[in-house]
Amino acid sequence: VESSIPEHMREAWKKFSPKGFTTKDEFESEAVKHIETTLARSLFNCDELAAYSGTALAFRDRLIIDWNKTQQRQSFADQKRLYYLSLEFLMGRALDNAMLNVGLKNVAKDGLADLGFRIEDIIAQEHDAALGNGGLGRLAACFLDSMATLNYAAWGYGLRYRYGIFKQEIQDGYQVEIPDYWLDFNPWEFPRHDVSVDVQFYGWVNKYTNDEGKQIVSWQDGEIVTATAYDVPVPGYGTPTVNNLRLWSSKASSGEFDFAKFNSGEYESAVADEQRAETISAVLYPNDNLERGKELRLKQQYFWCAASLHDIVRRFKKSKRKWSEFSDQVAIQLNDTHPTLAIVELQRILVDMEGLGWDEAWTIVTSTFGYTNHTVLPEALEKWSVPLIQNLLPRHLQIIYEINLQFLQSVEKRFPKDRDLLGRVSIIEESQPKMVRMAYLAIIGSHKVNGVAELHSDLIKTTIFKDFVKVYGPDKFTNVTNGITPRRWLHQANPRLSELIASKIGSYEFLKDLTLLNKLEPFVDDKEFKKEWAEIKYANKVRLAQHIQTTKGYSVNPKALFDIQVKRIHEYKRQQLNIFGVIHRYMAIKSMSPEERKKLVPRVSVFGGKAAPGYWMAKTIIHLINKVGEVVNKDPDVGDLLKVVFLEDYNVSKAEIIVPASDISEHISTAGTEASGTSNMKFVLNGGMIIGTLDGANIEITREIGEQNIFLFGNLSEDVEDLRHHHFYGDYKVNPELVKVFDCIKKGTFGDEGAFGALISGIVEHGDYYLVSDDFNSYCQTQDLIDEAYKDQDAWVTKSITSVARMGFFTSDRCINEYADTIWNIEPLDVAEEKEVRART
Ligand code: GPU
Repeated sequence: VESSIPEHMREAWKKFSPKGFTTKDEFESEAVKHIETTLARSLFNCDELAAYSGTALAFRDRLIIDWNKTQQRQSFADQKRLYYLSLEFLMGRALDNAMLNVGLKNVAKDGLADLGFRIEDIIAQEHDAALGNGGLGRLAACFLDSMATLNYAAWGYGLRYRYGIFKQEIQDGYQVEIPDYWLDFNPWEFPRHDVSVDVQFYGWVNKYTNDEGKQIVSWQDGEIVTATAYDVPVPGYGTPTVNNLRLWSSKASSGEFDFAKFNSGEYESAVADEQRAETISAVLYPNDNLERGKELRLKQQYFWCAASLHDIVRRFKKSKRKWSEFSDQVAIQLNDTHPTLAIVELQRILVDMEGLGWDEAWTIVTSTFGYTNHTVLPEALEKWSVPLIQNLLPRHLQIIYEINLQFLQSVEKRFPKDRDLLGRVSIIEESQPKMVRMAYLAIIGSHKVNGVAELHSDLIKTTIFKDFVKVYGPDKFTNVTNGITPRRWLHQANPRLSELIASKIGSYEFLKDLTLLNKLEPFVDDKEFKKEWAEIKYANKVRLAQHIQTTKGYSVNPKALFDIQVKRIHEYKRQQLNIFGVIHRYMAIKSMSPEERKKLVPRVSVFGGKAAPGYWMAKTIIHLINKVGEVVNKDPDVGDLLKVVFLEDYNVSKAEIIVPASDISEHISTAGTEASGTSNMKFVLNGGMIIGTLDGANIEITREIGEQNIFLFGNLSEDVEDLRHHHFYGDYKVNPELVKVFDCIKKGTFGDEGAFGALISGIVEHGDYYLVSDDFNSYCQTQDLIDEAYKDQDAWVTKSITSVARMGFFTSDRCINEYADTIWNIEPLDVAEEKEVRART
């Protein structure tokens, strides 16, 4: 390509193409230029927001240079690429991350100081990119970070929601949702108006035989919506690789926006058409681990899958390769079942549009896709009603039926006597109305299916997908235990700890090879080191205490034990168990003599997390936590011994303050319900201890860090079924200590007792599905053990250091390498040459 451009032109481009700043002065010059020209501000009206914007634009310019080169390099290398399809990318803030990744945070810090600003204040101006609900979306963000850092040619594909996850306020103890309009100023995205795809909905299918006797299928007369690409650069750490996250935005197609209507005075209906199209990418669905079957959600899914697939196919076709080479060039990973329609869409493209035979196409499809399952909770498994799909995507429904027919025929051949099996594995559930089981379609259309922690991957094989193990054999199913990026969750969130670790093990290499943390173990008895370690934890607690002071208006004692549970509010995650434990503690304090109280370890119980707006029980839990806080925090008998804090609007940037400040964090889901959990990894990596059940990744964390370094409690996953059965059919009694807690609530101690009735009756009368009562004793006893252990600060710090030293396994780098080797079959790009060029200039 390059040789087609005349020499003198190439020279001119080379001479003037920007190199990017490296020194403080260059940074200042770039930032001031942006503030004065791009933003049209001056020294006299440059507030912190303008300073943020100028800084962000300066760093953005730097990223773009590497980003363009990366994309050229990847196109030129012509290797296989990975496409990560996710409806959620919970990226958080980008500036701090960009500064650290290009290694110029100190340069920016000094430059901003020259201009009269503190870098922390500037970083805090940025609005979180909150295009996700919780763990699933944040995992996708950690994966992008690792894929760039490890130099994989990998793209993310998602939706550009105008509204991310809502902002949470607490009013009178209740959650109130505020819309999160975040696109006012977003320097991190690039509209690509030249990259668009027309996506079709509704219409009907026309099948006919053409003049050459060939069967033609055409899907016609539908409604067209245009997908426009917005690209977000994803920088790797300490590497020239900057990958691409492509987010699609919907608008009425220019053909569709009806000028005739417009001109003939039907202004309103023309505008309504346009708005209907824009609605598709307007808002993120705020549900976590729940699917509600809304038509707009299905539209979002197809819109995003179709746009992404056409983009991928277009790129492949430029290479002029044979279709049979498609899966040598393309791997697509499905983040849960939300993108399952991509399977159907690729089959449609190959058969209807490219004219391949069914079997040839299906071989390509199934060797391209991998599917990751993130839950076994039945209410989260996606099902779409057949009539809904029939209306919205008539051709896709036909293809789904054909896939199902062929699959069932192959099953029948292999298991001729098992009629029930056919019904059980059918993609179509024979209910009223019939439903399409998306997970089954995802399994059938993929070559690998994985769970996200060992226990979870075992559970999907023995429960929800058991029949598919019978059909395909066990090798189609595998495990890739989740991980987190140590760049954001250690280096960025806890710079002092990162620096201390680097000083001990000799470099920051551990940020790229987290197993190097094991070099810390020899220092567990180093007095000076332990002192610094403890001081850093304390400083992080002081910082959180300040955050509590400014946001809540009261003070907490940073010397107290900080006990933290932050995550989406969900019954299976059992924040109710935690708050009942807090009430139990409160009652105990109230009944003690002043002497007894003196022996107690003061504790601050911190909660944070959003409830889905329609999840009434989760909102009740939030309400109870806030009401308990109101009473406990002003009770003079209690004082510093117990504080209960509900932090509003938990999100990624707040997590970066909260996670480094914990002594204990809670990962207390009913065994078998939390697929993995990833905040458990974040907390331990920051030197916190865990109280947890034998669930999700807690089990593997225990194996790595040692049983003596974690506080486990509660029933095992294998006993859950029997316990639930017993609740309904046995002589079941609620734990008496828990009954006392309920009595305390019912007395009105925390205000209107009626408000919490359902929470109590769910346990007392309706079978206690999440086994709160069964685990209550064990939970409270373990909390007492924690108090005892905390009194021996020296031993506590030893546990803390030992745990961090053994956390190497839980980096998302390890995780991405496993996906690359065992599922995607891709290799990193060699960037040594690029690094050398850069070092020379
Ligand atoms: N997860 Br399904 C979500 O955050 N949202 C969902 O809708 C579904 C799963 C989480 C799991 O609950 C959590 O255990 C896991 O660590 C995370 O996905 C990433 O795999």
